[in-house]
Amino acid sequence: MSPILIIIIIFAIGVVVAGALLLGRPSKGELLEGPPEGVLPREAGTQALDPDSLDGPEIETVEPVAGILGSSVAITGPELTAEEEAANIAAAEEAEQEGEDARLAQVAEEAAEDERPNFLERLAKARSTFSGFLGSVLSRSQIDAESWNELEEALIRADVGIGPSQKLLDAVRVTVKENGLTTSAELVEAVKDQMKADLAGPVTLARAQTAPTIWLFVGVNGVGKTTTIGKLGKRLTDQGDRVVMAAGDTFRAAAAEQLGTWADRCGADLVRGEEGGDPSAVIFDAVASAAAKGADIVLADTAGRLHNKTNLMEELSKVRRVADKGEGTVTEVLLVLDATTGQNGLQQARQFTEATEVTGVVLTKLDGSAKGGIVFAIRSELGIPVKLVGLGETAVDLVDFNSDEFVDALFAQD
Ligand SMILES: Nc1nc2c(ncn2[C@@H]2O[C@H](COP(=O)(O)OP(=O)(O)OP(=O)(O)O)[C@@H](O)[C@H]2O)c(=O)[nH]1
Ligand SMILES: [Mg+2]
Repeated sequence: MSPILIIIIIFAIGVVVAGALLLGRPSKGELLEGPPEGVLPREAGTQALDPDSLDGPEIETVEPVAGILGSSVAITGPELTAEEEAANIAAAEEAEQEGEDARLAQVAEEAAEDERPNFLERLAKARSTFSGFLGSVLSRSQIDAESWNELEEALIRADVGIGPSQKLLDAVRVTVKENGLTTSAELVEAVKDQMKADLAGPVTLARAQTAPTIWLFVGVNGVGKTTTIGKLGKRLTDQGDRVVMAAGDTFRAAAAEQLGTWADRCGADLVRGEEGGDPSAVIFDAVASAAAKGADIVLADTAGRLHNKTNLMEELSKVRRVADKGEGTVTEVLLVLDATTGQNGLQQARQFTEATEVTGVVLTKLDGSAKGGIVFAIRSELGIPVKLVGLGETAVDLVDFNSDEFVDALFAQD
């Protein structure tokens, strides 16, 4: 055999062996088979064990956990008496309140480093809804049909509402025509001016001729009633008013605790009643106590839900009537609305207005809302002025509503 032939044969054998090895290897992404279950890697220097000589792992049957694996599985324990159960609930609520207090203390600490909030800084979310559309409107130098469409879409997206948006743009059309406006920049200025004019109005909270003045806070649960009372109480006591807080939310004990924390923080007095008690009675007592002490203002909290089957709206109109019966006068019924709920807030406003003659709106959580336009919808549809705005969770995060600042902030381009 010639040496060349021998080299060719060796090379061919090499290729065949390499190919076989490659085929046996798992390709990328292929799952490698792990060791058989229960077999642990052997420690260096130890003898391999015969798998047949090993006992199988002890399997303990664990009952499924309720709520994770199925609602039919119940975790049973000793039966609790009603008192024990109430004590457990109270302890849990107290712990929850302590957690919430600690969280708020931290938020307050962080906020203390900031300046007092303003619309421009806190309306970032609402502004972002507008800015894209505005950029597009402004990118065309002249006003055309598309400019109007885009403006309308921007307003509706920001929850101004269809009716109010059309009303607003109709008024702007008149201005554009009368003043011969032609550029997009002029159009946007005209929209801003119209909005400012429509939203303008006094935001001062009315006081009674003879003390005590009563301001009642109403709204569905979780909107920020108690927090608003806390913030406002701080503002009032800082300016020298004597404040009594009335824990008219008797739905849960923690509600009075929460108000009590705010009262302590700002040096206000707290009047509270029994959990599940009559809210009207608590507020009546608070007014009597304020009158006896010569306090200036009663800030009355109410529940967003009730223990009994009574209709919330009926209950609130009773609260209002009873509050007025004593020595004080109700001069403001402030409907607290969560700005993040958008048009739903308008629906709530309608219901509450029917029950209690709402005198103003406190719009909370505007800091986290992309729906700043709801301010406009409320004013335009219900004629109720937004008087206060919540821009965060701490005592300084409550500002008087200022239509010029609000509209400028909403339209500001970053
Ligand atoms: N970001 C932000 N959070 C707020 C604002 N106002 C209130 N909150 C938060 O909203 C949550 C609910 O506030 P509460 O004051 O307890 O609401 P409430 O209306 O009294 O609720 P109920 O007592 O259950 O009816 C709390 O965590 C507050 O800190 C605000 O303006 N901005
Ligand atoms: Mg509350």
